[in-house]
Parts: sequence; C-alpha cells; structure tokens
Amino acid sequence: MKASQICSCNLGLAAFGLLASLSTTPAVAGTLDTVKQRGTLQCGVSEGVAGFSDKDAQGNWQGFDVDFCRAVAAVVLGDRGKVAFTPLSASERFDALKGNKVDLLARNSTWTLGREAQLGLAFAGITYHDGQGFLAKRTLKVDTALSLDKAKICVEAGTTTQLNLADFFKANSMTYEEKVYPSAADAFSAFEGGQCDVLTRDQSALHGERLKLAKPAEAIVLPDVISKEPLGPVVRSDDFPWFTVVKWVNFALVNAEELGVSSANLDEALKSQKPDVRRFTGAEGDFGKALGLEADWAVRAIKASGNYAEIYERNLGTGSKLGIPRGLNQLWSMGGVLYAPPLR
Ligand SMILES: N[C@@H](CCC(=O)N[C@@H](CS)C(=O)NCC(=O)O)C(=O)O
Repeated sequence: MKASQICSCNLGLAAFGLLASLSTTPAVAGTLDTVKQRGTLQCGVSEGVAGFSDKDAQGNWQGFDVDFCRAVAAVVLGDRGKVAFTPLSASERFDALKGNKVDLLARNSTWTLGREAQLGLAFAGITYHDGQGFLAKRTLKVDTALSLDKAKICVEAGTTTQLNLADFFKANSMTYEEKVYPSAADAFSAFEGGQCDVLTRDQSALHGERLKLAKPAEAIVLPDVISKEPLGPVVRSDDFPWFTVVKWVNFALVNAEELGVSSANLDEALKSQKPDVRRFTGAEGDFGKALGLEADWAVRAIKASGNYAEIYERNLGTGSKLGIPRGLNQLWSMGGVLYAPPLR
C-alpha cells in the first residue's frame, strides 16, 4: 500500500499510534555507517581456498580475497587490521550476507543473474575471471574432460560448480556419478580417499588442491575450462552507497595498477603533478567525501594491500606457491580483460 492510500483512509486510533511510532523510528543505518560505528568490517570468506582465503601457520587469514577485505577496512576505518573474517561454506554464504552476519562477501563467488535477481544481492564488480575445470586421477588415463563419461565426480553443494557439471555432461551426452559434499574439504578428502576419480572446482582452486595431495603427480588438471566464473565481492542489493564504496575499492586497485601507483611508490604519488594521479590520491576532486570516506581513501587501499598486480602476484601469481599466470586477469591494455572506469 502506498503512503497516499494510507492517508486517505479513515484511520482508527491504533493506526494513529502506529504512524506516530513510525515517524519517530530512526532511519536504519546503512552498512557504511554501521561499519564505522562498529569499528570492524565483517568479511565473509571461504573455509579455506589456497591463494584466495586461508590461514597461515600463525592462524592469520591471507589471500587474494582477504587482501580485498583488508583494503576495504583500510578505506573505511583507516586500518587494514580491523576486519573480522567469517569462514562460510558455499551453501551458507548468501544467507549469512542476507542475514547481516557479514557486511561483505569476498569468497570466490561467481556473479550470476539468479544470485542478483532472486537472492537480492549485488556483485560489486569482478576481481578474478575464473572458469571451471577438473582434477583427474592419472589412473583414469584421460587427457580431456570429453573422455570423462561414467566417471565418479566429487563436487561441493550450493555452487555453480555443481550446476555447470550437470550442464556439461548433458550437453555432451555423457553420464557421471555425482558425489556431493557440504564442504570443499570433504569433497577433497573423498577425492583423495578414492571415492571419486575426478574433483571439479574453479580452475584457480584446482591447482592448490592438486598441491595438497600426498602425491600431486598422481593427478592432473585437465586443460578444459567448461564455464565462465566471474568472481567478485558481493553485498546486499538494498544498500547502494555501500555497494558503491565496495565497487570503487575494486576499481581503485585496478586503476592504481594502470597509473603505476603501488605500495612501493605511494610517497612519490602523493607529490605527483599528474592530474589523474592527483585525483587518485585525493589531492584534487572531492570524491572521498562523495563516497562518505576520507579524501585519501584510494591511497589507503593501496597502502593496505598494494594495487591489483601486487595483490595478484603475492597470492596467486607466478612468484607465489600457486604460480597462476595473469591470463584474462591482466589489464585490458596488456591483453587481459581488467578494465576499471575512470576515477574522475
Ligand atoms: N565460484 C563458484 C564455486 C565457489 C565455491 O564455493 N567453490 C567451492 C569448491 S567447489 C569452494 O571453494 N569451497 C570452499 C569452502 O567451502 O570454503 C560459486 O560461486 O558457486
């Protein structure tokens, strides 16, 4: 019912009471204000995906998604350490976000129409362009996914992975025996323990899973990529100012790489006379204020985590344990598809 319809009614006393109480109810605080008041960012991450979000030997969270959360915390709260990480399984992640248990999900989550239109969520851009692949036991003697007819395949519930698996086998008139597990760890143990011949996951995660095997040489990541998995941070769709902040942290990380601004040369950047670098550092323009942030918001993101290239290389790149080449995740000007709108 519209407000105008309520006003034209012959209201009883009870309704008057309700309206009076509504008019004195303070507006619900947006996520940005909630995070500022709380002093901590609540970030939903995976339960353990090497390179994206897992704990180091000291129990500290690390990874590509973790660094994104740290950048957001630094931008909003001025401190990369002010993040509480909540590990979430694939099946529980979106309910946790909808239920306000986290402010932001940075959890190798694929941007799909259903997750936005049906779940009321919004993807604040793409941080990693991924695709689904297969890790197969060498004993199977296959070198392509098209030879997987009748294979036993382990997969985690509540993922696009499970849906793509079904599509791929149907489209190629093949059958498979699906073994579904509630967590990635269970799916991995089942694969390692011989309950299936093949493990399917996002390609980026498969490389890490292979290295976790007691004998990595006994399994092979097949070359086939059967889907598009654009991974990115997710927020609730009813909070546009927060969505804008998270989205522009992502764009700032990419723009910094393009501008040649990194954690190693921030002091120089702060003295730069170049107009685009001056807008980035907040020396020109009033963008921080417009976002509800400090003028140096973008500088804070880089100080916290480095630019996109630094985050990628540290966690996933050829210098890291995983050694994944940039590929599609290279800047548009370098043969990839990373493209951030201008900061102006
Ligand atoms: N990108 C896909 C898959 C993401 C996903 O949750 N993958 C599983 C493995 S198939 C995973 O990483 N699980 C880690 C965990 O449960 O913590 C999606 O958004 O549905």
